[in-house]
Amino acid sequence: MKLPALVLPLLLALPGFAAELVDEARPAAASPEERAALSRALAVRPSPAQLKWQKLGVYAFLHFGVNTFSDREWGSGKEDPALFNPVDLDCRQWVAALKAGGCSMVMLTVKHHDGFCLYPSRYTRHSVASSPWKKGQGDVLRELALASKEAGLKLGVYLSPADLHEIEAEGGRYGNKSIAIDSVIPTPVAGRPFAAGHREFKFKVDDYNRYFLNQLYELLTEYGPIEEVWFDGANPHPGTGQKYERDLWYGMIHQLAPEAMIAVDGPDVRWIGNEHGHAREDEWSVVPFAKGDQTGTDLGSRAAILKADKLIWKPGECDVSIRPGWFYHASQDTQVRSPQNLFDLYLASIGRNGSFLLNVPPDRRGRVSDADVRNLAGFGEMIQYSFGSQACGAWSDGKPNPANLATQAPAALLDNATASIWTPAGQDWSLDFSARDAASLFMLEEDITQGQRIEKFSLSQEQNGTWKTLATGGTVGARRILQIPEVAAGSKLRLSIDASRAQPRLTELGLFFNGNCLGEVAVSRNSQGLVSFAVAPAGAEIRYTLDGSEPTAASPLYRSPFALEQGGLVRTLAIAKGRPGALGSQLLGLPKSQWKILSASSEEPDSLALAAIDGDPKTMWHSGWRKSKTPPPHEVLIDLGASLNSTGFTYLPRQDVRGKCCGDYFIVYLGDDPNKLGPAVAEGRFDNIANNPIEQVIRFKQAASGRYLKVVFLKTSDDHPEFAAAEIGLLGK
Ligand code: FUL
Repeated sequence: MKLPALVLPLLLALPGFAAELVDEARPAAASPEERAALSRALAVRPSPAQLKWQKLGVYAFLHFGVNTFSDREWGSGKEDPALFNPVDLDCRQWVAALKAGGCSMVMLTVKHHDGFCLYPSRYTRHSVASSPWKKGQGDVLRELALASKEAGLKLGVYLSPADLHEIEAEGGRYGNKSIAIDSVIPTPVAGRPFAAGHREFKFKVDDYNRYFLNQLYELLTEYGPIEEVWFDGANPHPGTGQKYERDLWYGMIHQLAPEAMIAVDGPDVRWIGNEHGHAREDEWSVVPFAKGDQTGTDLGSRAAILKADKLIWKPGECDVSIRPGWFYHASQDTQVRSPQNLFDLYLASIGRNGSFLLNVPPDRRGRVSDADVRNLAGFGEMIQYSFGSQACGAWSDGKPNPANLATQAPAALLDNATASIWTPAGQDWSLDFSARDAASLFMLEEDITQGQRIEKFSLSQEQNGTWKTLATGGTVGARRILQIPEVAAGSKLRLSIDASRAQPRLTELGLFFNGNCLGEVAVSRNSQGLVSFAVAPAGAEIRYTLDGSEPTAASPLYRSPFALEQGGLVRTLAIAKGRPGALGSQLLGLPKSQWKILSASSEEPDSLALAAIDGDPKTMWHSGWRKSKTPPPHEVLIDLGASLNSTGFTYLPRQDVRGKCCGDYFIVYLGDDPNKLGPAVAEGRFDNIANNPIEQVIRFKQAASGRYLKVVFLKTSDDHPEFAAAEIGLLGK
């Protein structure tokens, strides 16, 4: 549309419009190219569905399926549906636990990579319909849909594109090289009609895409509104040549559920790039368009957008599990994230312009287990306590600072309404205010309906007539929360916006207090094998247990480093001023101070195999790669110094880059003759190791003993020849 010359000056006088010309960008755009890039970035806005999604707060994943019963993270696709038999499944209990944790939506793995479906799909027998649960008459998604509707929670579905059952089963449709034929979705199935007058779609697709579209159709039309569809990118069995008709999937979703967000490789939500639940320090929702995962450290800065051909609005979603694994494993019952730990993740996700997708896996009974229920409730209370009441008081001296009198009253920032905004008038991009109560958290929210603008800001406090910086931040976006040094009631504070792509527009500002800043106790072990504890801030007392029980104020007090010959589970609790901090737990292996490397298949001179037994997760053994890349198998033979009894083995992949050079399939030998170690004590595959490269704990079927340990890594997770190990260990208890 071409605007008449007279109208233009009028429009330029309006704040939102003028800003789009980036005339006010600070620092001023350096070159015409940068100026053009900023203008393009500023024009990118969220869709109404994205704006709605951005307000979800914490929401949940539920990983549940055959893996729950086989104790695996990734199934094989060959599981017998008879395995699935939760004896006490109660979706109301799931929803109540999640609600107490503040979750507003729940997303079920209706089909994980193994292919088993938690609802009785018309298009496969590999589902709850073939299981003993409710004599094949059950439908987990139906029960969850009812329970979440009752409780006012939204519903989402995780439908894995990768499907091992459809590879393994006779007549499997995944990668079967079938040709695309004209297909009607939903494809009619005798005896299982759809509602009268239902919509139909016509596509030309191969067997697997037809199956997938039919499943999507069932999910989107028969369970009430679906608010998010999650298409996981992982594939345990790549290389079949199966193509995904993503455009057709997305097109059908847009028709059937226009409000549903399509996550991971979809158009609406971007995977944050790790499975640990944190966003980048500075997270942009305006990012270059890309196919596949965007895992770089800088996606949206001026430098990053300058090079991009096309920019889109795609906010980051931070997914993480409340336990080390995504599925329930009884062995991880003591490793449930504490309320404090979940609170820290809240700050690292929602507090950095991301979302917080928290996985809570139901157990074999079909219930959320006790520790998870309790910690979710504790987390919910912590959020309420911390963000329940605003500590921001009157603007300095009870009136707005005339130097930065806003186009709208600064009170707009405290009304909890995103529609009212504050934007500075003129050149002064700062705002003075005071703390009514003590505060330790500072929050800002931008008016993202007009794009994401702020690049740098700081908070200062007036001390004896001068301003002292308390905290600085980069991006703001939907919400930014900074932990700040505690300020007392009455403190005079100043927000300064130091860099922005155009005139800033804020919707909310907050000062809050989170009473307990005690972190989790850090457990370490020195080269002599002595175990020590530390906590920040220092000065708190640390209580601990070694028998697996939960520590309390009455548990033994930690005084100095101690030996732990057999290793085992160490559980800790810090207490300061009578207030307990987070419960922590760490599984320690056998001390390695006497261990020696006898041989390694290959090693780089600066990354010797020795680094895998030095107890330092920052150093690593790396297979040869500079001169020539040594292919797998990669193996190491270790002299333990004495014959040791062991119940299991551990492997920590390299920690400096995510998911690179991970061993995948492994064999472990333990014996007294290094030349004849006898049968393997463990062999298998580390499921999902590249996406979630945490310490892998493999328990032996029965305890074993020996002086020599040999570990063979047959393959790496990405089929790359290079391999690395930050640590290799043995478990005593
Ligand atoms: C990963 C999957 O492979 C895991 O099993 C889990 O579902 C996680 C959320 O995504 O990529």
